[in-house]
Amino acid sequence: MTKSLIIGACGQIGSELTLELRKQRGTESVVATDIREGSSALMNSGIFEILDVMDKTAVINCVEKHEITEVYLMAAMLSATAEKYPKKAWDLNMTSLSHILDLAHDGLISKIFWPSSIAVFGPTTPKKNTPQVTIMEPTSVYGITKLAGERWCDYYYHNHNIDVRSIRYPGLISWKTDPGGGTTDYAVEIYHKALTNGHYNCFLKEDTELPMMYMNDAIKATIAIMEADFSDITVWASYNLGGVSFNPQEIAVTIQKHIPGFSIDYQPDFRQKIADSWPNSIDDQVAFDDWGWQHEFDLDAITKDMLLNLKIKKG
Ligand code: AKB
Repeated sequence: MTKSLIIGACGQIGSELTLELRKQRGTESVVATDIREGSSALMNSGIFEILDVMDKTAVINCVEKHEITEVYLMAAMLSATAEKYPKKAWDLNMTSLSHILDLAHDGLISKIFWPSSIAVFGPTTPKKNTPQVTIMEPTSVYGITKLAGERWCDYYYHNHNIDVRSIRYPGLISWKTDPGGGTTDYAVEIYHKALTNGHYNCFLKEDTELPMMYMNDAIKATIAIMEADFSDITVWASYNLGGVSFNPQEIAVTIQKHIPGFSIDYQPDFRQKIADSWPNSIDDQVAFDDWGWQHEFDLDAITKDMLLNLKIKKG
């Protein structure tokens, strides 16, 4: 039986992934862990343990105690925070991956999911429809950790036959759990502020186009790649994943269809430089060819669903 360990289960992706895997595979088959407690919905939905991924012995003990067969390593420091704490970001993002790859190498687990990001690309990468294989010269600390991580995943597959699967997530939009410390977080904050203040001060310029994805699609992709036949996987670094591409002005226009008085100002800060180094859109044909990936939510559908659910959540 597959028994999954989610590390970073209280984060933006981890929380929804935990709940969806429990729904699909049964509560007992998913052990949720994080360095801190999360929402009551998550904590009450099955086994939850406090676990620091930097403590390798604790991770091994947890894996052995629960007879874990696969690990989803969702703990990471994102782009904006990583620029403030470069050494810490390198340490957390690389050491955590190294611990989990070692577990597989030592035969304790048989499969790993590790998230990469569009941050692996840089200013010299083609910006439009960025191909799967292209120039990768990231200039953000976070991007450097993700590119190094991809090379480690590829290395462990080719040299030790480790089944480690990965996706380059675009910016993720969700209403259940807030993101934290990312450059694409504006695309979540804007919905909250639209509902509470009718106004948003955006930290990116109006025409900053970035690849984005609704969380429903991101969770679907994560489960799909992990369930794909081993023989269908041809990329052992990380798969490009496209979603929708838009800029802050375009998202504001879709919000105004639902909240006509909504207004937006632009006050770019240090995150603008990070965003400017990333692609505008992503070519994910290889993920489609290998494991049938296709996104569902476009910008209008995202805005409708976000506003509806946030309204209910905020009461
Ligand atoms: C971030 O903005 O840092 C993340 C990402 C694109 O990986 N959302």
